[in-house]
Amino acid sequence: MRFSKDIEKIALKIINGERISSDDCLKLLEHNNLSEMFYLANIIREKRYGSFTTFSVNRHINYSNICQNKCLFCAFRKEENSKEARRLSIDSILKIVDEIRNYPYLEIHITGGLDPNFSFDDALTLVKKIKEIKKEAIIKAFTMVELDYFAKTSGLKDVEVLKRLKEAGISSFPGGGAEIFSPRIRKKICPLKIDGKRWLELSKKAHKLGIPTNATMLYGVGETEKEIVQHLDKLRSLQDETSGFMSFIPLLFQKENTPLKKLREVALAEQLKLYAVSRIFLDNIPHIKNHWVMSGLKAAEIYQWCGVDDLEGTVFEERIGHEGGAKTPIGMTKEAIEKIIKAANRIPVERDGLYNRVKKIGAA
Ligand code: V47
Repeated sequence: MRFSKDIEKIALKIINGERISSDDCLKLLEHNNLSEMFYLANIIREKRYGSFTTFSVNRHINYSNICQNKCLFCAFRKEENSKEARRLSIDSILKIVDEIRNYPYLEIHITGGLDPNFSFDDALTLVKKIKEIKKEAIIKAFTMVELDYFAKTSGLKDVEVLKRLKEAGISSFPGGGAEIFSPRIRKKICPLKIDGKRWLELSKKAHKLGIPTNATMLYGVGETEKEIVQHLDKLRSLQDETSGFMSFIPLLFQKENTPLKKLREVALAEQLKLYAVSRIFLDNIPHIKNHWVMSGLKAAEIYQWCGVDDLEGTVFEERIGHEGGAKTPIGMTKEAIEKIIKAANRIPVERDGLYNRVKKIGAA
């Protein structure tokens, strides 16, 4: 393939397996020839995973939508005294887990708001009791934002919070709450939330204790391309130190029912480019995951040719994106996810919550 003059050198680096710089990354984000970008991202994707796209059977559970962080992008959060405030009791969460206990490789994804009536002890009890119901369930629970809140409200040191959750049975931490690290944007969209530095600090502490995590980036919230590169660069630098991130998940902002409704739509072409460039730049993060809830099901097909090797799982039931107006289903069957993967001429492979393939099917 002949590349445009302005990215020729960068393309050569990528083809030769060399790392690209932040400046290169910015150039790619500013470059308009999508087919070149997809081609380059796909080389990396196929070198690692061939034609396989993984997914997990998972269940998202939001224990509470009551949150003290009044993030402007979040349509999910409610005030304690609102009619729509919803805090699940530990027993009702256990009932949900009990209903799905027979599924063999199950990932349970638990997050909630910063709810003063959900304590760190509640979190530990919940995790322990889920493990009593289903010992082999992989529990991915509590974002860095919730972990910070647990540390503050319990008075325990970060490491103690992380260790206790690990002992209780947590396998990993989800990637939410990172938003976009840019202080300029955070000031506008989530002024009360922990800053990017703290999010990274807690991720690092989790990794050092051997707990893998994911990383997200919320986009479509007024960020510049430079701010995207800065976000990716911070993730890549931490990953160089710890190797603790399993996947990177871009999250397209769903703006309904939020005061940020007037922000411009992100064109599909820009979304696809972002995934491709993330795959290229984040050479040390194994997986690029598409959260189909936010991006849409049709786009989920194309992403698999723009660097994505992993689709978010069956999810049922999703609430965060849907409160923001997402038009996708609130959950999908395993067969429906496999259909999306096959529609893209990729091969579906079920994985567990730690990226182990459920059936051995030979090397990718
Ligand atoms: O933390 C909130 C973001 C996150 C909106 O780790 C929004 O495997 C878009 O982190 N529009 C929750 N995004 C989702 C998340 C996630 C999803 C799937 C898999 C994993 C994983 C993590 O969604 C929140 C916040 O960053 N968010 N509101 C919105 N209106």
